[in-house]
Amino acid sequence: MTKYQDLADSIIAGDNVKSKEITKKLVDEGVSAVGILNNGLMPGMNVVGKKFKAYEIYIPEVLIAAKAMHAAMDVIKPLLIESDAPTRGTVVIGTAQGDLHDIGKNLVAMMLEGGGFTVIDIGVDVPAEKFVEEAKKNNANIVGMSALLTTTMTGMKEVVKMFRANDKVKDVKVMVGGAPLTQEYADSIGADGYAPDAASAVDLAANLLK
Ligand code: B1M
Repeated sequence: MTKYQDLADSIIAGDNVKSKEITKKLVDEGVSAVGILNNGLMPGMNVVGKKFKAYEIYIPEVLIAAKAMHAAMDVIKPLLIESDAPTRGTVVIGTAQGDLHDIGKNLVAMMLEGGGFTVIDIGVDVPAEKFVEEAKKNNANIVGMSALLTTTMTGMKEVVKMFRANDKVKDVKVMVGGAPLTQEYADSIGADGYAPDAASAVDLAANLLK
């Protein structure tokens, strides 16, 4: 469908004015936030990833594409987070230490909020101690970690260990996600759960607290 293609193209071109404008138009036409995400924004970002991998574009272009993605996400955020339900629990979420990728983590945070959770987003490049500290401070039921690099996902093991070794947070459930992760990897580091995408992250969080 061309309207989605136009949106994907605006992400690939890194045109944050256009990505915002097209997203607004789609919302006005009644297209759902998840539809916009799955059919326009994500396919656009996937092309960016492929071009980056093939050395057809470089970091500056990827950053500009990320800015266009964030501009569009700002438009759909209110739709993703609207929820009247009382809180289902508190999730502290952040990106692993050394990792600056935040688009996926932000989406997961928005969908969790929309799914009725209270979400405390502690940002990117989060050291292990900070995950523990923030979980304690906010009385979290779940801590969520995102990693996009094979080099940073390995640090998640340390975080899980720190949670298990501390009586005050040892019962906090740890969930992980991000493109290079798998269920097997999550199991191998002792995480309580893994979700491949933002929608399944909401189901996972609900199941972890049953
Ligand atoms: Co980077 N980058 N990047 N990058 N970047 C990747 C990840 C890469 C796969 C590109 C490639 O080579 N094809 C590659 C990693 C290779 C590897 O580790 N094997 C890579 C690299 C190498 C790098 C640098 C090292 C490049 C360099 O400097 N030479 C560098 C590292 C910087 C750092 O972090 N220290 C770097 C930098 C950057 C930018 C800053 C330019 C930018 C990030 C901007 C930002 O996030 N604000 C960037 C981007 C944008 C990408 C790609 C193109 C897109 C990532 C993205 O946002 N995807 C990416 C290629 C790709 O993935 N196709 C790439 C869209 C997003 C919605 O998906 O994050 O997967 P994703 O999230 C999904 C799921 O994974 C899941 O739900 C989300 C929604 O469905 N999910 C969770 C995510 N977190 C979850 C947590 C959960 C549950 C589910 O529970 C808690």
